[in-house]
Amino acid sequence: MALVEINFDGLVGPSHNYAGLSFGNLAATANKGSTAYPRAAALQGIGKMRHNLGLGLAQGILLPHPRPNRAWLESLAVSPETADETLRAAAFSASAMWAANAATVSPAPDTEDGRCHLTAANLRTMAHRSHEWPATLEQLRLAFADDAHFAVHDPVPETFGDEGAANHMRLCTSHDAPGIEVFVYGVRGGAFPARQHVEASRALARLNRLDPARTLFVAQSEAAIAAGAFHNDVVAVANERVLFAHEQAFEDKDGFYADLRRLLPEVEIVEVPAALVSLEEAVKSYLFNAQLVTLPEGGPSTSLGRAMALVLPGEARETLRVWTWLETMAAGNGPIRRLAVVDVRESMANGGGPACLRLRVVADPATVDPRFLVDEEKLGRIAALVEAFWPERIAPEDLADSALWGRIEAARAALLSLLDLVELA
Ligand code: SUG
Repeated sequence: MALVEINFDGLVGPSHNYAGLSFGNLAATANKGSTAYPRAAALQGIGKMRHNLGLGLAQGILLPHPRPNRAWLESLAVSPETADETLRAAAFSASAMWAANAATVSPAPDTEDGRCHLTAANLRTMAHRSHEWPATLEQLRLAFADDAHFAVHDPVPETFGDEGAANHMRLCTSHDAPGIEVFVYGVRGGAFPARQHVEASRALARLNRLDPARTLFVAQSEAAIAAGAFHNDVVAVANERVLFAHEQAFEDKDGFYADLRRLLPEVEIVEVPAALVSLEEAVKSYLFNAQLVTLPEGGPSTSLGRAMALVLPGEARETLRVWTWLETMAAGNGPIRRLAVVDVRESMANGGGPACLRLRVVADPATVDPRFLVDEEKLGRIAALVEAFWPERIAPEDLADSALWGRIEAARAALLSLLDLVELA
């Protein structure tokens, strides 16, 4: 069985808009009230998936959720017609696009029963995200229905906040080898909400049946959360033996690095010094919210193995000090040798970079429901459907227009039918 890393990208939904719903997420707050371009946003996301395919990587897709979420509004005894502006905006949110928050994934080599475990995230800290999990779970249960290879769990109870893989890193010598799983949590009480609670992280490690001796719980630094790193993946990313992180990402970085070196002597830590790139510049440019990927066989290599690429948002190239640092790093002897830039500007304006848009699952693609896997040809068909059905633009006040609701619902229905996934209707 060939275990590979598959990136499941959340397709940007037809209701994509800027409602400023995420306190502590500086981009989302700053762009509140702007006009959004759902069609362009979805095409940018598809462009990123195509880019991944071009690098020789396996690619999957997760679908937009039903919006407006009428069932959720009903549970609050309102409807799209009677909801106030805030509830209505929450019911229309396209935030399921950020698939890194869908679940925490522990691949088969790490788990006690040798299956890949996925626990859906409750996302309870933000109202507009708290109602995502039922539709996420429904998709995960379909995509990973093969229970000889996968176990899909309900979220941890909402007593404790869990934001999924955005606060989880896995380090290993290669994707198919046993890994060290790192859960990064926030300490509550700062100016912005700490969205990942340690109690949830510990429960995830138990649910996903990890070996406690190979599992680490690490506090995110207060400074990082205060600077707008509402998820760890805004200041750190890991892939195989490499950890790429900002110097101020973790509260006790020395303790964390020492544990990591003890558990995985091959680890390579690429740290960006605060003196060269401040936390503010990191949050603005999202250089850590890159997809750090291993280039396929036959590509460049280093003394320790195959070289890696960073798939970065355009904003990283536009931030001079960040780009200078990255170019110097890629020209050196480290493991990261290639910089690739993708345009995900519409998602970025809501605080979601290339890494937010994908959920990584290490698995044999043959064990995944093929309706959730994509190739060039299928992406071409999805792009044509987006062109035909996704609204060109949405301003926040448009959410009150019932004609728009109908368009959004029709767009998703057309997608489900294209992908033969009408059971998700
Ligand atoms: O949860 N933005 C998302 C961005 C999530 C990014 N994901 C990762 N870092 N993995 C959030 O804050 C903005 C929605 C709005 O304001 O309309 C939003 O939900």
